[in-house]
Amino acid sequence: MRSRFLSIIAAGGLIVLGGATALAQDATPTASNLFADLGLPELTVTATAEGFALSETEVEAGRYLVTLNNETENPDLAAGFVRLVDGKTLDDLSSADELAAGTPMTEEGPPPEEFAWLFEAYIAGGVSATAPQAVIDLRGGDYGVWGDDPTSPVPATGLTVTGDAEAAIEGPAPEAAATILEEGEGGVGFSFVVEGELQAGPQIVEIVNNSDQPHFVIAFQYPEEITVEQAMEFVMFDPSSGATPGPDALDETLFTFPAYAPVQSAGTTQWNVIDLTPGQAVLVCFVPDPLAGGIPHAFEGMVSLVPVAG
Ligand SMILES: [Cu+2]
Repeated sequence: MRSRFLSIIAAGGLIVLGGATALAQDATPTASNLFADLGLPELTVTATAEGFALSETEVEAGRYLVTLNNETENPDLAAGFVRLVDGKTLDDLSSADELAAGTPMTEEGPPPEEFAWLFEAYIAGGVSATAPQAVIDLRGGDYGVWGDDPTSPVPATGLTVTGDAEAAIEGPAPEAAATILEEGEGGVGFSFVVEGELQAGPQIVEIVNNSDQPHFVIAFQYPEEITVEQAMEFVMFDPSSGATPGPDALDETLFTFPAYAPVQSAGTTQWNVIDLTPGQAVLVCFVPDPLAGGIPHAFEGMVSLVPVAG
């Protein structure tokens, strides 16, 4: 099973858990720092052809303003913060070591069991080429900053966070234009619920994972008004099925992918600056649900068409 959307996205690389940003548009928001007034400690992730470099390698647990300095040509780059669990190392957060050893990569990628641990790990979210600033909560532990996909060829980089591993992080909460709630339960279904209204231009969105599995958020936009049925057809359509797209099918070449918020685990909140144009946005998540045969969350309801105020 493979939707047209998934095929388009996967054309830029393997997609297993995240990293589904292969068609993110080139424009990077150049908004001034919308988080400046919060006085949060800062972390900078610099991405180069060699991988990620962090401004600090050890920090205290807390709420951080993270900024991506993308020195690669990759418009789809993402950098997320995953806390390692016992027995897992940075090598488990990318395919860099396998690629270096000459292991051939298949389109399907490694078996899902290899990534099951990520569904139980603390994943704080992060930044991307299209959404290069975010506020995230780092609890104590050893983290890997990864390419938001366990099959990414980009090696993960370590970050030690000292302090309590379990305590919820306290700190000033950024004022968001809208809140995206991630709802639902594995094996039953997931959805996005948007509170407030998305705006045109750079804005802070709060993303709250109220469910029991990790999620990411891709926002895509179409230049004309569309219906939720058209959005669903576009996301679900499987070109390999031999089926003919319906008469109202959308033109895939007209889509833009203005924002990507990296994977975050259940119970977490991240605040991301995203930059939209007026009209509508479609929010989608393609994390696979292991309790539903590995189908993407989008196929379980995690597709939402929302207005973007002009
Ligand atoms: Cu999801």
